[in-house]
Amino acid sequence: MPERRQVSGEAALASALLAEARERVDRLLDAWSERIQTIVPGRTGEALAYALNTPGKRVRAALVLAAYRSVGGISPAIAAVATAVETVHAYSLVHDDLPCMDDDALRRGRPTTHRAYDVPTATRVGFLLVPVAGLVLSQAARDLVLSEPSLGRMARELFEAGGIEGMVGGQWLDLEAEGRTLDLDGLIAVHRAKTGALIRAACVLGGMAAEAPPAALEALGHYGHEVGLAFQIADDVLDVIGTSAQLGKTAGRDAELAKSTYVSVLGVERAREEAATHAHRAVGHLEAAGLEVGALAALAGYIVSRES
Ligand code: GRG
Repeated sequence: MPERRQVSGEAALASALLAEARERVDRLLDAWSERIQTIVPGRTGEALAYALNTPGKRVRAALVLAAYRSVGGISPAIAAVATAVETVHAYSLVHDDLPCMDDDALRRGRPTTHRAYDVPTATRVGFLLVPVAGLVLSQAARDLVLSEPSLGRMARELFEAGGIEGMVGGQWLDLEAEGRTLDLDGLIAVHRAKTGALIRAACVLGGMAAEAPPAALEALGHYGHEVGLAFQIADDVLDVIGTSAQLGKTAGRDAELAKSTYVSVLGVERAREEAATHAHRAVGHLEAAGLEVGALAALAGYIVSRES
């Protein structure tokens, strides 16, 4: 049946792209981890490498690669931009797990950085990873032979998404909302900022690295805006239906922290439907702009059907 073939074809495409992102970005993260330990020696350097060099799914990296190619980018050096985004993401995970935030012991199937080291070290590691991301991004721009103004625009995109109007602001709202019931609009605002902003930036950065025209960047931004929300809705669902072994982090933590989530507001089934709606809308933005949708559509499908 054509429809099923398309679904399994998309799944295979997403899986190949994620495998490629993991392979190429993990290699670069390895190299950066070694380099950082020559700049930051001792236990803090070791902890930095521990946090940076952990095996994630590399969804944000795959989005950078797919967005870049969707607007005609062809250089393998795009993996360096993907590495910069994963570095900001790695910082956010270290701080998210701290006792003053979500207070978690397990991440990516290993003890969280503050459990493997200690809280002051993990706190420093998180902060240090922000300038490391800057270094990684500027090296990426050199590898891609981008101009200084292009690097400036990309740095602004990445660090605004990671900042007070994006990820940090969203985390702040999320922490403030613990134990309170958010309505759907409040929840969407938290999810879009805490998780969606960096995912949106990954898509826009892929386009910027290919020096795509403004209309294409706008479409990639709209796509990222929708898949970013879909990603966090799927995360809410997995927190309820997944196991810690499957997720590599403590399952059921949202309920323990009395967080409002899509599942607490809508239930599992409606949350899944909402995620699928946003993923569908995401692809619509690319189609409307006449961009190549194949790989990005496959990743949108993966984002809402993933099991970890
Ligand atoms: C100073 C208030 C303040 C905040 C600091 C900690 C922080 C910044 C932001 C938290 C952002 C965050 C961790 C959002 C959750 C995003 C999320 C769903 C992470 C899990 O992503 P996956 O599933 O993980 O892609 P892997 O391990 O596969 O990379």
